[in-house]
Amino acid sequence: MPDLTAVKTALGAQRIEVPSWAFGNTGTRFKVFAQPGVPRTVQEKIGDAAQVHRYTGVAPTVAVHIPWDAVDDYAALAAYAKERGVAIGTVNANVFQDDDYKLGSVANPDPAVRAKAVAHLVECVDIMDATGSADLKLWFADGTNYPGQDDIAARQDRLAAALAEVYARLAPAQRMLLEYKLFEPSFYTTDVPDWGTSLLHCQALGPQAAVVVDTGHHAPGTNIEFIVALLLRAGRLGGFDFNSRFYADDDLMVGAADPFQLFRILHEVVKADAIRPAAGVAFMLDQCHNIEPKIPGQIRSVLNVQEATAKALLVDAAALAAAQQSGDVLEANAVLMDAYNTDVRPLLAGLREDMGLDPDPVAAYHRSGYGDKIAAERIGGTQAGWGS
Ligand code: LRH
Ligand code: MN
Repeated sequence: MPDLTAVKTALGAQRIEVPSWAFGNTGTRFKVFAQPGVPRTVQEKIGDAAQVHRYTGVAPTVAVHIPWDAVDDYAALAAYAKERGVAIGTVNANVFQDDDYKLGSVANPDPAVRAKAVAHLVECVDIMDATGSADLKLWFADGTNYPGQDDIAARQDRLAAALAEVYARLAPAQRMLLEYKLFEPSFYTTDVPDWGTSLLHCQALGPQAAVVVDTGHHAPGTNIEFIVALLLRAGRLGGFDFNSRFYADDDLMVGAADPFQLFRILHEVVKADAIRPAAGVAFMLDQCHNIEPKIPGQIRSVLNVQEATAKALLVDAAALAAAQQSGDVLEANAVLMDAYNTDVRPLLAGLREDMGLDPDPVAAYHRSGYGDKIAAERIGGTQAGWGS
């Protein structure tokens, strides 16, 4: 059986990054339901993100999205975050909301549009220099809607050229994380639709490029942990955008739709000894709390990742290997299910007490009255959202 002290140490060292945009209003093409107390500024988003770290102890960084979180002084923004016990994390570029990008950004047939997109991506690296962020995360909505609309290979050439230009701008300690997505908003081809396409571009660029696995970006039935195992084996798993889905890119709370899948994914990460931050796998949440309160939703999401990680750390690796070696199919499956069926909540509650935190972060947050305070204070102004 795994050593519980080692398991708690690993859980205490895990770091989960929250996305600034989870605190803004989000929805679907049908409706965005505004909520009381939603931030109007990036500073208020950071204040809300700091609440997640305050009660979980494992979420000390906030991913930003440019221009949703654009400010005049990024060094000052980093200082603002520091004063609240967090730091600016991954910088997400946005080349999917400008009218010029209708036919694509870096893969657009028009070289002027491509140049505009590359300029934005490079600007995001400048921002990383100011905030001290290590990772530039790139997701491209680029693609086509009809066969014949554009040349698939030519778009890959344009994409590769743009990525190489941005890659050359990275400082030695900085990384480019390339996220893939099967479809939406493009509905015939997407220029980075799957892990293989992202990996090919990353390998062509160099060692500072790695793949991001957004758990909502696959075709139904995709074995995501297989992809994770492959990327870990290739040393190119840069990180996760955690969320969950029943159908498409639903961006629901991680682990809500399929906690067993999340466990299987983290089992592969644990086996590769890649839970520890030094392994270079960024654990990020990428979610939208369309109808539920956003800060408790983020806290719950961090707990869901912790619980799945704890179960994965409790897998009896020796017993599993023995059963696998001897071809004892049922025993091998049973060893894994024993860990998955273990109630790890007492273990995590104990860890929080060891960290000087309340064993029940969601309840502690509600008792703080922070939610009521911001609902009362944040009157007027324009609530944050995706602005699309
Ligand atoms: C695209 C995506 C990407 C982000 C956006 C907020 O669907 O997953 O990671 O830029 O959501
Ligand atoms: Mn994502």
